[in-house]
Amino acid sequence: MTNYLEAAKEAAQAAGELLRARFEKPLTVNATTAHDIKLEVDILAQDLITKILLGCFPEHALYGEEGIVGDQSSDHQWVVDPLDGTVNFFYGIPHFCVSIALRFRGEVIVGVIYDPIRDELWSGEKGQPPLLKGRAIRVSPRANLAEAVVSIGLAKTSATIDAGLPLLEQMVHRVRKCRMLGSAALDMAYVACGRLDAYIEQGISLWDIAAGSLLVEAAGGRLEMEALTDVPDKFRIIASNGRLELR
Ligand code: LIP
Repeated sequence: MTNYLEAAKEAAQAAGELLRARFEKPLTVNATTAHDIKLEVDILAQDLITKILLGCFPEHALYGEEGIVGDQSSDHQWVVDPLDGTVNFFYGIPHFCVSIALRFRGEVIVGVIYDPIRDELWSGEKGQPPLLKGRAIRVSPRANLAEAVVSIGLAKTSATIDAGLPLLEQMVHRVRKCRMLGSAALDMAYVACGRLDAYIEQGISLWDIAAGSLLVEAAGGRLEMEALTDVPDKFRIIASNGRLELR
């Protein structure tokens, strides 16, 4: 295990503890939109992660939902979502996580996702089997779409909702169940360990999906990810067990 993975796990668990301590407590709301909420605790968690990671690797850069630190053209770039599932967190829904990835020259080489409520840590490193609580994981073997459970996200704007609804409408008739769980990173972690058979979303950010992208592929799954042309730094993603015909 490299120091990178060790540092990512330490940072994810420290931020997870901070979130757990503030869950279901009074929160400072920094901003709201029709389909999103920005909390002060997101910033506190990212500051803690930044202190730990850049404390270990001062020459690295960090690209996070709550801001960027350092030279983003550096070979090593941490991609961080300090609280994925912010709206769930605000409403007291215990389904959220910390997501941390390390990119080396643009390629994800380390991924960690931590759910502090269930105390579940997913970890992966390029070329190594991905782990959940230290045990190897694999995607589900399900190949029949009619038996699949698929999570679909509609992101945060009317445009992404309008873009995603037709997919939801057709998919809900083709699969056993569709779910909308509110955390892209946990959706990808669930695909990587076979709890979900696929996750689909349009208009998602790199920090929501970077760590999960390594976990899903290392667990034998398939990733279809493309940058949106009309919105900068946003992606369309299909993460699946690699056996389902989703198109
Ligand atoms: C959330 C994603 C989720 C998406 C939400 C939001 P956040 O991230 O995890 O998949 O549907 O709109 O983007 O804002 O909680 O980090």
